[in-house]
Amino acid sequence: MSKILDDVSRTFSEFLLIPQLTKQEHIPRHVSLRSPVAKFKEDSQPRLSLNIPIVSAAMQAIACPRLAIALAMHGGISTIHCSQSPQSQAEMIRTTKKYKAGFVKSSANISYSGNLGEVRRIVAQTGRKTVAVTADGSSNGLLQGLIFAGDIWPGEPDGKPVSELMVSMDKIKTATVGISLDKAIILLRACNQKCIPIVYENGHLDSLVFRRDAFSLNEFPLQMLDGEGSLMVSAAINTHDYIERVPCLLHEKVDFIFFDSSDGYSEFQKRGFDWIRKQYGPDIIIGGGNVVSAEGFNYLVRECDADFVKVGIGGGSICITREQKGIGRGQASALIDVVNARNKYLSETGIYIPICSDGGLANDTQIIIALAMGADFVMMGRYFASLEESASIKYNIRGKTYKAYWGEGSSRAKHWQRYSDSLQEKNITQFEEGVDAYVPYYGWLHEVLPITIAKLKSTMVSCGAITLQTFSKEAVMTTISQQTFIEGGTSNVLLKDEP
Ligand code: MZP
Repeated sequence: MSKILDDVSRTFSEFLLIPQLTKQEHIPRHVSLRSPVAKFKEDSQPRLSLNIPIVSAAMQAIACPRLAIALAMHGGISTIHCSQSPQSQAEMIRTTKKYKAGFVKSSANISYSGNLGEVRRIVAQTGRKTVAVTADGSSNGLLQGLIFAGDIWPGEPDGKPVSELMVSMDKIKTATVGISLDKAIILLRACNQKCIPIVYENGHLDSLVFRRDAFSLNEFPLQMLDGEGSLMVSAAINTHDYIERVPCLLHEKVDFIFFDSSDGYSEFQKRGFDWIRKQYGPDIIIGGGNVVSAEGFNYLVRECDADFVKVGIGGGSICITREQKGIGRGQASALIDVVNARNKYLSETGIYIPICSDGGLANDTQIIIALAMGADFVMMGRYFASLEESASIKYNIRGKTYKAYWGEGSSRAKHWQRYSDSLQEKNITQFEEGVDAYVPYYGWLHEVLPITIAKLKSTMVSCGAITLQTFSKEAVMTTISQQTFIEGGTSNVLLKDEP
């Protein structure tokens, strides 16, 4: 006879946190949101920690270097989807890593043989006020001088040659490629130039560091930087082509990888783990998932050697897996079961396995509840799909702005490998597990994410915690009745504006 679990499948909206004593030192300014990504021994430091416990989902509608850069600058990490060739996924990693905050590729360039008329046209087209003069007019050509548009007198004739307009190299201090941003800024201050060109040994231009960017760096104290000062980024892999894909990703120095599967409690995943560990050893950070039970967790950790485990089946905003296949579990129940298994494993072995709660977070409150329940970080799709930086395009529908958002199991996503394990076929499934949809447009990441973070910190303070570890350890929660849920919103008032 089949086994029926005693508990009901619960979701995050069924829980509330009970405030605990807030001490004087518990203020949002003191809150640290650092959270581990890879397993570590209890008495040592995690190999990799996020500065905020948030990662974006590995989905075609979301993942792109623009979002990866924005999120890493704010302390999280983006994951790049594997519903594309290993080469184009690697290219996205490369573009993200190549971006160095403060090091700007010159987009306004002219050759030494040009004239003022051309300079004026370039300035008008690019909006840049600094034009690099290079031997061939390219952004990486041999640097011969700089033209500052603000220094050109009105009324100068268009035919005036570049050679008479530019500040030549003997009057410009440069720095060599490889210099850290801190050092470049010190140099910039010392020589009091508007910008400092970063050049290769052979004099070719790499990038420019501007004064204004030096100031804006203070805005991103939580940036996720690797050992070489590049932004961090992660990548999804699947159980079909890891032999070809993983080397491409590691070549670009991806910071961690994970199996992206709707159901990760499988021998396909174990085969993948075994191969990667055999080829690359224990240092590569590999996540496994998705699972929704203690058994799934134990399999991925004890049999497969996963560094972290992703939890969630069927809860995603675009997901119809539960409806189509009858598998899944309420996200809160799944997380509680897996967190208990993680804590048991910790007490047996002294090894802490981070847990990622993936999908189904409908609002900021649910992110907070997931972290209070013991998730170390959350993965979100819909949240990021609504932002300017996500990969999909904007639509105007009846006067309101939306962005396209579709599931990786929808026909629009072409049924890539995430959903084909059970059929053991590549790229072919016979039914959809996701829908093609729109989400309201919410603006830029830097406008939206700080509000989420502010709410999280405020709740932690109310619960007497200034680290995520104490937050989840000390959290006291209650399940709520339908009536309490209704009362959670406004009651008996006529709202002036829509919230
Ligand atoms: P959400 O944040 O939009 O609610 O959920 C995002 C998560 O849903 C992804 O990280 C992934 O685990 C899952 N997902 C992606 N595509 C589908 C689908 O087509 C899906 N069913 O469930």
